[in-house]
Amino acid sequence: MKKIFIVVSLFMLLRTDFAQPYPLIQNIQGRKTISLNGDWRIIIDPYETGFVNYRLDEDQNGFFKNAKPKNKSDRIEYDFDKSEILKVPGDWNSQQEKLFLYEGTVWYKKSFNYNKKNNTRLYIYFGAVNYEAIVYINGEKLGEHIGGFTPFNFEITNKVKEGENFIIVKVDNKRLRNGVPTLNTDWWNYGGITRDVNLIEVPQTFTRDYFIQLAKKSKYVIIAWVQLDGSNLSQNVNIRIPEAGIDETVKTNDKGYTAFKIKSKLTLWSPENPKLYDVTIASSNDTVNDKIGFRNIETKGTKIFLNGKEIFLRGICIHEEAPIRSGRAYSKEDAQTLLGWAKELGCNFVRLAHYPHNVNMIRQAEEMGILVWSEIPVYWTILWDDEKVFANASNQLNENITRDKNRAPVILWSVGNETPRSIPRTKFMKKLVDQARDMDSTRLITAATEIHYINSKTIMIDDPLGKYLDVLGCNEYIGWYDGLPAKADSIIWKSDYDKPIVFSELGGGAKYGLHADSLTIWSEEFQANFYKHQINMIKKIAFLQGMTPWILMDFRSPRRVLPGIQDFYNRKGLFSDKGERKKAFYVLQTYYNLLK
Ligand code: GCB
Repeated sequence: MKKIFIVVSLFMLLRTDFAQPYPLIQNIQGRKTISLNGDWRIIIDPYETGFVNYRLDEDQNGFFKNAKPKNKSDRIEYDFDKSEILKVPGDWNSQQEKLFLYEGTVWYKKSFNYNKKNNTRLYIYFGAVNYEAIVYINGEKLGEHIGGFTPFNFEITNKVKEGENFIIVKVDNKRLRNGVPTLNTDWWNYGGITRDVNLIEVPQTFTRDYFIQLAKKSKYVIIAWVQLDGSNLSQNVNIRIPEAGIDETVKTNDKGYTAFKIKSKLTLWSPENPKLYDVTIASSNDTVNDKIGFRNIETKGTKIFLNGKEIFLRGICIHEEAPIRSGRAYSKEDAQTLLGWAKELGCNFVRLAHYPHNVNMIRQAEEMGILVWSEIPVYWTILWDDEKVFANASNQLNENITRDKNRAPVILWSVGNETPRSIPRTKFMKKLVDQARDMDSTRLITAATEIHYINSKTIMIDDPLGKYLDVLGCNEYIGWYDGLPAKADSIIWKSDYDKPIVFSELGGGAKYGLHADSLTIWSEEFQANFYKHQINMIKKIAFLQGMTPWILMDFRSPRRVLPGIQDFYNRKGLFSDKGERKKAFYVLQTYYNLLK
């Protein structure tokens, strides 16, 4: 734990100009919340007129003041109440044609009524805002958050007024060279308040965070800690899991923290039986309810074991792209559709690429029994030598693990994708690996690495980062970016590591409905043939412990401009963006059914 605090405080030191979001509240699904979803007024502000004056100094009377003319001569050059409306949650790109390619600032405003209550603290919690959010309440700045895919919250107990209040958020999705991700990605830079916004009511002293998981190699020892927040920090906390006969009372120290172990006989969570237990964490005035699944995951040599049983990960990669309607996915229904398709394909595993997905995806995977690879957007060519960039990546990892550390399906924390080999890159990523291990001793750590030929037919897995990982992800495009599909038949795979390898990507593009012979690129037949050759090769690789081909569904990408074929879509999906199955879907499905 100690090291985590060092990382977080380093992050705070590097950015002292704004109030930081308050430490994250765990499991908001198990709390008393008031939704601020729905219609928000917006002002599109490409020149940031509402933020800086004509000398580029921050304007103390920016749009966040929500000013109104005081008399008929008063000049106020904006008006939220007459402005357009966007839905929250939701990206702006898919809601308004003029915002389709927009990258810049949009101001969001929401009014709400609140009746103040005694002994109650109030927080505002954002599921995610892409990419930078500056949050104001009643004209006063609350703070800032950077990173488009993780939650953050601010306490507003002393800022909220009786009756009407207004929240204004300056959302900026400009891509930055020193951002995480950086300028170049292969996905759409959807801007906006893309996930739920909630007010959370908690008592004066409450259970802010907790960790309740099965110890790494055990089937019956639960390791746990609880962190209270408030003025009455040292008190009894009761943990109940009635179905497992657990009823434990522990005492927190003067910092509100306690760590403990519980022994019990449990039915373990698995894809075949995604068993969840009702868990209650009660301190004197606060009760949080959760549903937790218990399972363990470990490696021995090149094998992966779930609950002590060897498992091959039959997976698929998924972007957080909405099925059928397009845009960012956010809802339970989106998650049910995407994960339902993965199940039909025969998957027991998904790689949620390339950033933390919304909580509905994780909760649905938990209920449906689908294992999850969870990733942060340390993607391609991050600035490895910049301390602020590291602090940003580290904070995103911190928020991701904090949110999902009690979720059974998550078995792998990935610290990045296809990062080019170099000493500074390996140093940067090793620090992330260490951080993930410090925060969570129960899961495996991975990253998607690139392949490397040692002669024309032999690929050697020897990325130096592999030394620090438990499982090596490996992205390979033999037969797509690298020769024709039949090339895969003669490739020999070698690994320097006695560790499990997962093919974290392999894939080729096809436009749904385009039929031709198997050597005609973009045809469904080409893609199906690509998968046949990949499967031939995969069957021969003894150390391969899983695969997540690229990708479940076609997704929007500004890099993909070929007219009539791509039209701003990466076409490597087994489903089209409208949910139509391509031929390759059935090729992979047949293989996965054989492996079951
Ligand atoms: C990759 C990347 C992924 C791309 C994919 C592609 O290696 O990790 O983000 O979308 O290739 O389609 O080229």
